[in-house]
Amino acid sequence: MATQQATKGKILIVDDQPLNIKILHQLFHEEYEMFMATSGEQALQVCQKMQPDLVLLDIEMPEMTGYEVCQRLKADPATANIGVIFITAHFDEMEEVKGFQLGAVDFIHKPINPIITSARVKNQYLLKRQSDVLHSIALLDSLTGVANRRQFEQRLPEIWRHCSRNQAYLSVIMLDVDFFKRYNDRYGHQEGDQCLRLVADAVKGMLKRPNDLIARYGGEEFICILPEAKLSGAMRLAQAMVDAVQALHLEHLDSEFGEVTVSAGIAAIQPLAEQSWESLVEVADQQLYIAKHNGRNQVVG
Ligand code: GH3
Ligand code: MG
Ligand code: MG
Ligand code: MG
Ligand code: MG
Repeated sequence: MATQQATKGKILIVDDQPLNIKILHQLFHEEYEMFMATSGEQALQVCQKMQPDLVLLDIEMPEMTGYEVCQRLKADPATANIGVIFITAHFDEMEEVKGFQLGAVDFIHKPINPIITSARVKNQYLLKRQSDVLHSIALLDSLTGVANRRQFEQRLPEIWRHCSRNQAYLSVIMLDVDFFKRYNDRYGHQEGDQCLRLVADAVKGMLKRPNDLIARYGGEEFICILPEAKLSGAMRLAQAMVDAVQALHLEHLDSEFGEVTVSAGIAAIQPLAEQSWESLVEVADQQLYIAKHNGRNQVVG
């Protein structure tokens, strides 16, 4: 049952007319996991929370049109990959072009033809799955499953701009496994890899906000981006991460702590759009260096 659910595609139907929702629901509910929304605002919330593969999106709705919903989905990295299919009662070339320019993948006309609609949705679902696979290859670290360096370098400038617009703080935590060369030397590379997976999971488990990001920065180094976090909050979080890794109690007989530990360096800033983000990472790296110098298994910020 659980595995079946995990492999089922997810579709969100958005329409201000419950009858239209009902028709589409009947068409797809056996094959897909279904979600419904009757307004644009609700649709955006469901997309954030449920991460559907596809949205079947009505254009004409009071308050927020389907175009605006599409635009907002595409503007947010957390929802940009969701496939948007417009469903419309009118045929208007320019309107349709506008929809594609906003990032929609298809248009379906009401009254819908059930067979054609099913086939088009199925095609788009298969494309979405392929694109998810490519994304995970391009953006995730294959060893630990956290974001890779490439994703980190994509996201930090985006988050930087977001925080500078909102005059918010931005913190980064740089973590490095202590005495990891000795760990590999004693326990072997395979065990070393497994250790990195467990450390990544433990650190990731401490992140609670949806926009926080952890990435593998290098061999045994991880970096966390914490939008809207000040130094004090980032320090507390980093200490919780350091504690969580030690709480794994992974034996490391060649470490002075007897178990696997990490050190952390933190930097916080209220970013300005014209500043470069590289300096923030540099500061975190310098603080990490001090943490190492001061004896490791600790946080410096
Ligand atoms: P420090 O406490 O100062 O950080 O010392 P260290 O030994 O952890 O640091 P150093 O940079 O000397 O060594 C890092 C080691 O991490 C060397 C390398 O073999 C290991 N390493 C890097 N990437 C991987 C990986 O993907 N898998 C495994 N098993 N080991 C890795
Ligand atoms: Mg409508
Ligand atoms: Mg290192
Ligand atoms: Mg090193
Ligand atoms: Mg190290």
